[in-house]
Amino acid sequence: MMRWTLRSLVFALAAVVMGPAASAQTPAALPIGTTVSGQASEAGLTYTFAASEPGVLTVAVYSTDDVTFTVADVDGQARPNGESDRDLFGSGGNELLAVAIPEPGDYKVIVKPWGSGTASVQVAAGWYAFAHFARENPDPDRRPSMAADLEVGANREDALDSEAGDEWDWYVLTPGSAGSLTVILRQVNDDSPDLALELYTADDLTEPAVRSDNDQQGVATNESATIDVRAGDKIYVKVLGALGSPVGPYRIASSLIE
Ligand SMILES: [Ca+2]
Ligand SMILES: [Ca+2]
Ligand SMILES: [Ca+2]
Repeated sequence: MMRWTLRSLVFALAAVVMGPAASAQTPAALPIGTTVSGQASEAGLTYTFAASEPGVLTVAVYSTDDVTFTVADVDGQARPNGESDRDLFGSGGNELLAVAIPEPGDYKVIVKPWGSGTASVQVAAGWYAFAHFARENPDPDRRPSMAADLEVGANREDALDSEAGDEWDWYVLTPGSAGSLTVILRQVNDDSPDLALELYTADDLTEPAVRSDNDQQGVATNESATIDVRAGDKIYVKVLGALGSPVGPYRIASSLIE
């Protein structure tokens, strides 16, 4: 039998008061056809949207502070042309995008202050189905959650073919010991495209921890990026075109200096 002491009553009341605050951590649904207020921090104010069919998603954001936003897939990866920092009407707080959603699925809109701090924002969105923009995406490694395992020290050849929907490749490496992990890209032949290389940690798949587009040795494909790791960390690697529309082969390798 439960006895209501003052102490247990205080805890019970605290649970009631804190309950809604704790559930406020869950991202809200994107406001379709209406405007809502929110507070965006550096971690990002996230809204979710479930597309049941292909279509077009428009999002408008207003703030008195400079803000940006991203229309992303369920892993937080920006859709092509899905990043807004347009500063409409000469004000850093006015942002607007219309983004093609080619396949059904769960999407996110992530609003952030430009730089640091927080920003009070107003957010509105619109949606219409548009079957003509439907695209099957056959790319098996198009998202971090679909990343191909790459063994540390292994060396393999792969390719991008943006014309066939293969815009980028995701890999995941899990170093067995702590150290400094270096991932490199190298040209295979004259058909190898200009690439960029991004490394992400598992806790932020939106912003790369390290990015390389340095065209090492004067070769546009050749890139190198290094990150400090602990044993068992998952490091996500994105290989993408430096200029968009990449087509052609490349080689990827990695090494761990303990
Ligand atoms: Ca802005
Ligand atoms: Ca791919
Ligand atoms: Ca490059």
